[in-house]
Amino acid sequence: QHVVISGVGLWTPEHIVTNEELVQVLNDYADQHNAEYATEIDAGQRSAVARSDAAFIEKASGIKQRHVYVKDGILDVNCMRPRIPERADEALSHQAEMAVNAAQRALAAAHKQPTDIDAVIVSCAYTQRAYPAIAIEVQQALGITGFGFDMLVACSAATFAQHRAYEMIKAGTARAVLVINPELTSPQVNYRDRDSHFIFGDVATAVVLERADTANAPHVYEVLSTQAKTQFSNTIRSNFGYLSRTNDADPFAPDKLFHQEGRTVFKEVCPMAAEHIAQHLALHELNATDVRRWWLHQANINMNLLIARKLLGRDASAEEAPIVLDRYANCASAGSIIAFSLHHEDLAPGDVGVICSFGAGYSIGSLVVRKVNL
Ligand code: CO8
Repeated sequence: QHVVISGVGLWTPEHIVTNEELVQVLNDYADQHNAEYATEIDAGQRSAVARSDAAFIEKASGIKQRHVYVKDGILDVNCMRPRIPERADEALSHQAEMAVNAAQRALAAAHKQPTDIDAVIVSCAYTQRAYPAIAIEVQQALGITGFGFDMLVACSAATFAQHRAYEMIKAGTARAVLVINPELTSPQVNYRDRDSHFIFGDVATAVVLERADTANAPHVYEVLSTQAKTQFSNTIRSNFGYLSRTNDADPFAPDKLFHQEGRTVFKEVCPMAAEHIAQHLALHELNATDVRRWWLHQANINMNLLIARKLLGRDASAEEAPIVLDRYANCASAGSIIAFSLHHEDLAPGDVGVICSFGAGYSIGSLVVRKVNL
């Protein structure tokens, strides 16, 4: 049974935060903090808060702005986090709403009805609660029978969930699977830390995977195979979790938010990702030069340039390896799917592409796909 990706959906939150806006609030905070604690800072008893710089951010990362689900609060120096109100249990939850928005677009692109779908996987870097699963809430909101579950694999949540969908369809467990990535990252960003305050954005993506013989959409990609690799690393970490309450942990403490050793991540992940992709392509007797499009994880433009250079022996053009970071920033696992969503329709039947995520865990997940001639 051949398995295809037959539709992709992208939901972009309307609010935009520019680098300049983020730098302004961080610098206001730094000035305020450093003036208040000047004596202690001068005595070496406390560290000064470092100021940020918009030109550094764009050069170091390729990011110019990010979309956020809620902008209110982020740019308030007395808050510096999105103010996201609690909703009643009866109301659609925030992440389910994001997921439904992307899912509806993916279903329309795949020319599918909710009744055609047998399983829903919601997979992302964080879910807003442990249970009931966001996927089951989405399933109900869309009127899908069958089953749903949530998965967390940080940056590789989207690709790893697509892998599970591929296997379920191969095994006959489901005819078609909706894989959704409601990446609500902004609540976990430390907007007071210049090393990481600029990195993330919010978005939701979704794809429909189904049996090749039921696909009837205009842009269909056969999944030739999937490959995954994980290797434990503490260089990208968040310690916030349900145990935080049991040890009275401060939810504002830097280690309870996203933090990383960006330089080390860069150095360790780039070679791993390039090697992984080369090995995956070799399973199909393909070379990097046979690949028409690279839909790579979007964490840092320099990372993607380096990985493409390692694979191709030259720079990849923007057409070969599209970058969406400038507009979206790092949207955790959704990055490669945003790139796929915005840059897949122009491929010709027979063209080969690679979807690949890499990041926290470490985790790497890839799919080699080929456009189908329907
Ligand atoms: N403004 C001014 N200066 C700065 C700033 C700033 N904003 N930030 C850092 N600097 C300074 C540093 O302090 C340093 O100064 P010094 O030399 O005096 O120590 C200098 O600039 C250089 O800093 P770096 O070496 O850190 O700069 P880099 O060129 O390495 O760029 C990056 C930093 C952009 C973070 C880069 O290292 C990077 O992108 N690395 C890869 C990171 C990566 O891929 N991470 C994976 C992210 S995880 C993920 O994708 C999903 C996780 C789950 C989701 C979480 C949601 C919240």
